[in-house]
Amino acid sequence: MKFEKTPGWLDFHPHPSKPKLRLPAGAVDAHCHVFGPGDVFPYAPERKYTPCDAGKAQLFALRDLLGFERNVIVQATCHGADNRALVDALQSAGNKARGVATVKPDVSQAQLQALHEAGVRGVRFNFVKRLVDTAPTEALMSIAEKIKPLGWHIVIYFEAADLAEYYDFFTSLPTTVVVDHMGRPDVTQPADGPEFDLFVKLMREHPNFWSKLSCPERLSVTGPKALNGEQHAYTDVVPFARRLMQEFPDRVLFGTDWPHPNLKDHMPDDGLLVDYLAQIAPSEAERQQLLVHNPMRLYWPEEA
Ligand code: 0GY
Repeated sequence: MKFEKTPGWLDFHPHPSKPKLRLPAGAVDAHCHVFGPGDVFPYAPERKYTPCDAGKAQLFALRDLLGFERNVIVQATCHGADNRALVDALQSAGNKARGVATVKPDVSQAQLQALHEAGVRGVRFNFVKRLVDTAPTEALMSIAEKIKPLGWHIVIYFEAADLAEYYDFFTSLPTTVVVDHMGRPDVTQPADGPEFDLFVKLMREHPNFWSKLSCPERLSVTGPKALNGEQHAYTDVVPFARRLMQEFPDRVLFGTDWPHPNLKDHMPDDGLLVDYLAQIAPSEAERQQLLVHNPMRLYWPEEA
């Protein structure tokens, strides 16, 4: 089946640069996706956008170029709860990838077991209205109860403005909970202001919460900039990521978000995104924690 990409949607960077920063051995890109290809793994009828095809071979080539050793592939909303593209990528990657799936409340134990064997270790609940019609919280809680015995965690994606509304539901979830992209703060607000303080309170008072420090390219207003002849990308996002890195060093993850769905103005150079890590995790010890130790504990605990 042929799919037309959503108009205005940018393709991923055709020639990402080799990062200047050398990643630690065993580094994990803990948030990335595969899209299709649509003629093999059709996009879901209920999707809110149609992406460009971005398959597993391209993802694995990028992993090697950037210096990562492993990927955590997160089911994107354009595939709905059809996890075939994800499972196919996991099976091709062998032990070098784990997955986060999307499932419906009527998912069977046999289906969950099959996903587990393929390398899935979590489910994603999405609360971003432009991406999904969010399922009722009772339905999500029933999924949470089903996946808990497998030792899986829940990844949640929401906008900062919606955190207060969902706070009680989020904190009632019975598993480890990983928040995408720092809860999407408005980075024109101060990193020590009331909006981000609520997110920090969530992390501080609920030790089962983790955060991805990912997606500066999505959150940034200033974008990538050259300063004194050096690229200092996405500096306006740094104080937010830095605050979480310093206060919760053992509960943070990072991912590229390749192939960067829904970007219309600016497509990041993935090499620059890796170099951005030097700003949010300046020491080798911090990068070891963020990129190796933490994701290994969550996704490959048998090796950690
Ligand atoms: C991301 C961000 C986005 C999209 C999705 O599943 C998705 O479609 O997550 C977005 O548009 O902000 O993490 O990939």
